[in-house]
Amino acid sequence: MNSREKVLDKYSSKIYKNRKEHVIEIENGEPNIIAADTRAIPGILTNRGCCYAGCKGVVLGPLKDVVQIVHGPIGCSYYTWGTRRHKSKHDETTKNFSEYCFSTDMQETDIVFGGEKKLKKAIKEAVEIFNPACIMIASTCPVGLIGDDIHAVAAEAEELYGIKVVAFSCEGYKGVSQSGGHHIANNGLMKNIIGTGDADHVKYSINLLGEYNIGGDGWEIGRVLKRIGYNIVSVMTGDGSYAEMKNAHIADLNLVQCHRSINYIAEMLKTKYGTEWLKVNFIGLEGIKQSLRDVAAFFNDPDLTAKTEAVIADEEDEIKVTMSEFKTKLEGKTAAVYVGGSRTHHYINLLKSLGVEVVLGGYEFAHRDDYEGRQILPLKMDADSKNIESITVEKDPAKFRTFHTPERIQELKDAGLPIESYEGLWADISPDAMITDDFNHFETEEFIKLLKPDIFFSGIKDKYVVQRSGIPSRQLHSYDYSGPYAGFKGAVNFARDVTLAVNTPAWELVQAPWKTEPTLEGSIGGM
Ligand code: CFM
Ligand code: HCA
Repeated sequence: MNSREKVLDKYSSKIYKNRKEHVIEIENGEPNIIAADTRAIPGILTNRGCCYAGCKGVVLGPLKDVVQIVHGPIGCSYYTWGTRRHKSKHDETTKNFSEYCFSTDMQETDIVFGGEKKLKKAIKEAVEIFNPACIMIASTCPVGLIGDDIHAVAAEAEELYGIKVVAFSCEGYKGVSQSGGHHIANNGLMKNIIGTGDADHVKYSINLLGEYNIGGDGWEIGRVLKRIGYNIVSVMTGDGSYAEMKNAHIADLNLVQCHRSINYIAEMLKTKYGTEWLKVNFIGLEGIKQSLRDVAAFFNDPDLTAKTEAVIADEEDEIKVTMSEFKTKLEGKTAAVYVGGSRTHHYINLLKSLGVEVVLGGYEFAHRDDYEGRQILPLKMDADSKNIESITVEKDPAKFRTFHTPERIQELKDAGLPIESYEGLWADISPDAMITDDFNHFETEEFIKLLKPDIFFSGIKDKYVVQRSGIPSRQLHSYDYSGPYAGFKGAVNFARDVTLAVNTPAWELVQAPWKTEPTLEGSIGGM
């Protein structure tokens, strides 16, 4: 029995039937089919979050000059305010409300008699105290169940106070994970905010999409892009603002870091304004260098290309020795990487460059294209290769897994392959890694026992379970209060943190107290 069968074998036949589609062992170079973005099994300890977390917590949350009122109970409000590590700073012109948690704090009486009045009062209070240019309202589960019309309240407030007020019906139960919430947030931002500004076009202008400034990542990426000479119009949404996002439509190019959470805006900007988008990865040296070169190739300006190469050489030079020192301490180690919908893929090249192999991994809520990649491929070409008709492969399941050889891809690129192509996890994962989609605690613990990775990258929900089993853990959602991990300098921070974790055997030496003595005090009645 291989390790996949050993773990799945413990399930009842019904659960086995479901999970066997989500757990796959990569087999030498073969493109793999995986079931993804489907409903989690009720009762299973899935690591997923909800629609509201994806909308309010992830995409809207970092917009610093927006008063974001959560219409719902205080627990949901607090969760999306205090847990994610998107950093932000105020400046002379932009207000920053990130330190405040705005909530209608719904109670039983609001559920029975309706919460609209309370929401109107909250908006009034926010306007009087903070005088924001924009308010966003996000609803949690009970709001959808009782039918409060948050969109009508938003429209009325917009009229009354003369400011932008946008409502998001992102009740937690909608869809199967955070992913549905990303989509709702993307639609709302595109419909109501992007394109409403009147700034003038500037040369070499870009938007950075799907970069949320976790641990300061966006600041480090911005530093390098500005050094080369790009003008960043807006960042969606790390340290982002309503003020900047209004003008996102004037940028020449959109760079997409997290494809999962924001591909919808990239595609809508392409449809509405014709702005091209490019998938980038600013995590790991290979990723950064390739991304910077791709952006330079898009602008096709000899000065910019030369500056790009000069900045790459300089930044790389600065970190080369330190990186190779860390590599000597990490070479040959194995890792498990489980994150939400895109980071698992983003970190592979960085880990590889440090000699660490990913043997186990997966996502909470990724879609099939995050695993398998997506290419907009020319269907047919004229004899002179100029006139290309293209299709989105994702929309044609029969052709979805048509992968081309690197030579063929180069040929297509040379012939003007449309820019939107996206490589998924399969492009870089080790040939015999174990991958689980919508990972749960039972399987994760079982695979850890079987595959014994040297380090485990995931989030807070499983960090301590893993450490108790003797394996060091680093959080890839929050960086455990460290960071940035993106960019050249971020790679050094990551290498340092991983080296310290892997080479500190503390977790193997600690004996959990309940292994040697009972933790319950007292006695159970009658015994
Ligand atoms: Fe994109 Fe993200 Fe991720 Fe994501 Fe997230 Fe996050 Fe993540 Mo946590 S937007 S999909 S919904 S890269 S919050 S910054 S770390 S699960 S892998
Ligand atoms: C979310 C946010 C989260 C949670 C992280 C974790 C984040 O999904 O609601 O489980 O450690 O990055 O903050 O993904």
